[in-house]
Amino acid sequence: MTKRYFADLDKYAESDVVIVGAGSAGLSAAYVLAKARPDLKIAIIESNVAVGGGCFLGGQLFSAMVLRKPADQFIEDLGLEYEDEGNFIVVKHAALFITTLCSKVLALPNVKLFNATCVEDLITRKDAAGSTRIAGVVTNWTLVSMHHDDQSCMDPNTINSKVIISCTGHDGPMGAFCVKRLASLGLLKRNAMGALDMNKAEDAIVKNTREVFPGLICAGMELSECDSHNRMGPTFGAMVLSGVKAAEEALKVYDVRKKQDLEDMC
Ligand code: AHZ
Repeated sequence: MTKRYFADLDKYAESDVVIVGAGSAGLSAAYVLAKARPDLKIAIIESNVAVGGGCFLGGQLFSAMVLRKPADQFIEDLGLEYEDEGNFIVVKHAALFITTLCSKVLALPNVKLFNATCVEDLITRKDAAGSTRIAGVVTNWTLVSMHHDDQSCMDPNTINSKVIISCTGHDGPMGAFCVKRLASLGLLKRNAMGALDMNKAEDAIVKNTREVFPGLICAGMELSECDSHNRMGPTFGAMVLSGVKAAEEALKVYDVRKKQDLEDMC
């Protein structure tokens, strides 16, 4: 166990893409990205022991999962059955969705999940033109991160990456991490999540999934803490489709960055 774990830490210390947060948006992004580009090394950092984020329960304490169309195509691709409810579909259990998605992601050879590990800072770097970009993440075991207030000098670990996709959910004890950190550095203006309006939020989150700061793409409900999008409520279509769009954006950013890094080296 230790040999494999530390070999993975070493291998993924230089990653192509880091995905922060293994909820519905983060795992959807990982699935699309890792399948499309088997040549990329993708690290997923999840602060919890278990993956899934707010997805496991479906909504409130009810176990089924509602997704607005056109997320039905993604569900079909996963091979899951669903009930058609007009503009929405219902998967029998949210837990079935997230465990199926997770098992497909983790079976891909170019993905490594570091769970019980949280991102506690970002790495910034200046390129040859003097512009700042996010160039990686600073990590620690979550239990260590939780004790920075009562223990001293617990140094973290680092992962360099060409692109980071942040999917840490809306604000909470751990949520919206990268947006909040960029705001505290004065690199991004934070606008808190708006009140609940499901249909508005579904469209806005998918449409605005983007690179919010050079090197950092924001997806899922974390984006609402950056753009002030409305709260979603328990419907997950936009989380899946925001993840898909984040993967597509990441590929564009990755190719540009790779070219830029090569030019900077010359
Ligand atoms: O544990 C968190 C969760 O699994 C993880 N996470 C948060 N901060 C982290 C950090 N380092 C590593 N600093 C971290 N991991 O990120 C995951 C976020 O998953 P989520 O389900 O909360 O977010 P999502 O955007 O994938 O899905 C949001 C689901 C919601 S909330 C909501 C509402 O409140 O209205 N509606 C929907 C659909």
